[in-house]
This record gives sequence, structure tokens and C-alpha cells, in this order.
Amino acid sequence: MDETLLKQLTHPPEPTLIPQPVTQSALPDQTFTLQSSATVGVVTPSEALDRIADQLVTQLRRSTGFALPVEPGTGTITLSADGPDSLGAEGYELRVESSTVTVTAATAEGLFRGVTTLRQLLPAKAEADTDQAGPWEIAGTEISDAPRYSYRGVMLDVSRHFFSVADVKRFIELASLYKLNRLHLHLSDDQGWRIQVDSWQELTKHGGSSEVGGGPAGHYTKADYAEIVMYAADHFMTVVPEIDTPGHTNAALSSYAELNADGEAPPLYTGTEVGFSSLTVAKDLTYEFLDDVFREVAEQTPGDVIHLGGDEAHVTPHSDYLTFVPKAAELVVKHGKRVMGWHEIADAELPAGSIVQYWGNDQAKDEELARKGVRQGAELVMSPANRAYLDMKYDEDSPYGLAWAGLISVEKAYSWDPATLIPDVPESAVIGVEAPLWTETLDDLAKVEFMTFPRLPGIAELGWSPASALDWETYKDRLAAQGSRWEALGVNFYRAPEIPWR
Ligand code: IFG
Repeated sequence: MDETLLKQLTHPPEPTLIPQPVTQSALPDQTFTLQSSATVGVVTPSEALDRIADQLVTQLRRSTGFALPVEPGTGTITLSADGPDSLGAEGYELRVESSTVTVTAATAEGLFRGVTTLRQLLPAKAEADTDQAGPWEIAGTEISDAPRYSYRGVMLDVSRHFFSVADVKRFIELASLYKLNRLHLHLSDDQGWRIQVDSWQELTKHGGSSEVGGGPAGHYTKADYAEIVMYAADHFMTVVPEIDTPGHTNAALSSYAELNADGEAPPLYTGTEVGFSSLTVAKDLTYEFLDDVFREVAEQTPGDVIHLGGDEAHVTPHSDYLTFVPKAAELVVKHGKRVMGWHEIADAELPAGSIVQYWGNDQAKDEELARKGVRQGAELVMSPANRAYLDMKYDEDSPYGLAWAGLISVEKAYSWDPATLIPDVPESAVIGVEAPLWTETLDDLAKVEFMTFPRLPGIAELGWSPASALDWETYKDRLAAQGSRWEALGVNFYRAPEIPWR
């Protein structure tokens, strides 16, 4: 048998990762095998680093049955955040040799990204929640990595259908496997208000009691929201809370008659139409309301952004809309946060530091709004509806999802460049990507997972990897290797026929 074939048979396969790292080179004559005697060393321990080590060994103890003690200093696996600042906030270096694995970063966040890569280098069965047989081999490799964009997000619409804290945590855990660092929660809409506001309690008492289809609905108490924020932070994801205004506000208007222009509260709404509601731009009470809401949301949100929506304000006269947005934005800034909104807000005057979220589908008017936002100094997060909307059907046979922005195959979700999608936008204006998952047709976690996987990892790669690494032909093979990991994790993913699943 020739040397190469023998080596292939005796060595684990060349590791394939998503997102593709900036540099990865094999150490051909080295294979690391995790043994039962392995230890995990934490150089310069801290609460953050100990938590990262604990998350890793908790998972690996479950699947390998090894003790994997964590101790200060070096170990079989050594984790360090004492690396050079040149690695950046989320960068890391990872080296896998025959007897040791070393992950080095400059920050805890960078270390978490490196440990996330280490998890993916281990065999898929390392993700199992029951004891698995070895061997636990990793082909020798050295990686130096850092993200292309700072904003790499996914959005979960918890308004159309409400999802429990446990469901949101599962969504966070799966998204963090692909180094996403933002969780946008769509917390209010026509069909439901999901976050407790002490100064306006009917919002959740009444507005939280409905959802699409009239199901049980629900809301997050402040303790629930804190639990989500904490879990996201433990996965180095920052929560971006959205209070959608002035449109998509039926749940709030139904909760307080005085918020309505005619003083009449509309009934709760359990359908799926959009664009029929609006806050009353001329009423002072509207801004007292938003002042209270943004204050209470800001107090619970460690992240620096509050998303004020701004989309589909079809029954708000445009001149009123242009008056409303700056006033609402001013309240977000008053409470110490940066404004984020769907790209319609760019038609209004925006405060410094604003982020415009582009959700167009190749329409000139939407592209012009994005450019208008950039011209006034806003940054762009790219969420093109015809490429990044995870609620779009994969194909006409998809059992749920919508199709208004077109069918989005795994390839279509991957094959675009955030930097060049909108003409005449400087590269520096784009700070990242986000994949929204709207839930009009998705009422449980299994459906959420089916629509999210396998398309989300591709968006995560667009957010993390260098443009030069983006190539569908090689990506789809790397994606195929993720299927066995999702099986080990129990993810209900769509086995898209165009992917050579192993
Ligand atoms: N557009 C609406 C969403 C949702 C979506 C479903 C945005 C910004 C269609 N607004 O997308 O509320 O209904 O695909």
C-alpha cells in the first residue's frame, strides 16, 4: 500500500471548519489524541476564562467520559488569553500537535472563539450528550484566525410566535457554534409584546397574551430576559432588543386605548398581515410611552444597541414618519444606547452611531435608502431578504416558511458578498451581517431548527471569513461534514439534496 494512502488511512481527515479560518496549515506528521489522562490548563485564570474552560470540559466529559481536570497553568490542552493584542478582540491562534493543543487569544472573547474551533476539530461524537467510544483524534494543524466583520448576527422573532427561555438558550448555543456574536430579539409586533415593562404592565398582561394563530403566547419577565442575556453573554453573544415602531404596534395599541389616535384600543391580532398599525405620532403620550419602554429595556440590556424597528409603517403618513424617527431615536440615545433600525429609518435624520439594517431584495429604492443612511454616517448590517431571511422556503416543497422574497437554497444563502451587494457603498460602511428568522409560520423549535440549519452557518461564514475564502464548491463539502455534528446535537436540520451529506 503506498505511503500516501497509508497515511490517509491512519490519519484523521484534514479538519474542515465553518467559518473557514484566515490561515490554517496542516502539521502533517502530527496527530493529537485526547486521552483519559488529559488535563486542561488555564493560563492566568479568571472568572471568564474558567467559565470557558468549564463549558468545554462539561461537554467533553459527557461525550468522552474522561475526567479532564481543569488546573492553572499549562495542560494537555492549554487555554490562554495572555496573547498579543495584535490578535484583536476576537482573534486567536490554535496549534494542534501530537501531545498538546494550545489556544491563545488576547481576550476571553477571542479565547472562546478559539475553543469553538477546537470543539469543531474534534470528531462529531464529541458533541453527543452520552458516553461515546474513542478515539478522539485531531490531525495536527496550526490556525491563526480573526473575523472580517464585528457584527455577526441572527434574529429570532419571538412576537409572531413566543419561544420559551429554554428554546432561546438552545438557539443561542447552536448559533454560537458558528462564532455569531449578536442575537437580535424581535420583542414586539402586532401579534404580541414579549418583554415586561413595569411602568406599562398591560403590554405583557394583555399584549403578551396573543400570538399568531391564537396559541398560548407568553412573555419574558425581567428575570427571564436577564437569564437570556446572561446565557448569551456566556456564549459571547450580545443581545440586541428590538421594540418595533411606529408600525408593527398593534399589541401595544391594544394594551392602552390612550395610545390610539381615536382613544379606542383595537382588538388583539392573531393573523399575519403587516403594515396596518401605527403609534400616534402627534401625541405626547407616545413619547412618554417610548421613554419608559426604552429606559426599562436599556436598563436590562448590557449591549450598546437598541433596535427601534421602523419597518413597514404603511399607515404612518411619511411626513409623520420623518418626524417620529428622530424623536424615538433621541429617546434611545437618552438612555445610553445606539440606534439600530430597518433601512426605512435612513430616510429620516439619524443620530451619530446609528446602524441601518438593510433588508431589501435588489430593489433600487431600498438600496438608495441604505446609501442615504451611509451618507449621514450610519453603518450597515446586511440582511438581504432574498438571501439572508431564514423564514424563506428552501424550495417549493418546504413544509413551512414564506416565499415573498423568493426561495432561498443553501447555495443562494451563501453566494453573496456583504461588501459589494449594494452598489456605491464603501466597504468600511458595512459592519456585518444578520440572518433574520421571522416566525409567522414557525411555532416550535423543531421548525426553527429546520429553517435555520443548514443555511445559518453560511451566513456566519460570510460574517467571519475573508472574502477570498468564499467559494461554494469547497464550502458545501465543509458544510456536509457538519451534518454528523448536528445529528450528535439532535438538530432537526433540512438535509438539502444539493449537499453531499456524509
Ligand atoms: N417583513 C416584515 C417582518 C416579517 C417578514 C416575514 C421586515 C423588516 C416580512 N418586516 O422583514 O415583520 O413579517 O418574512
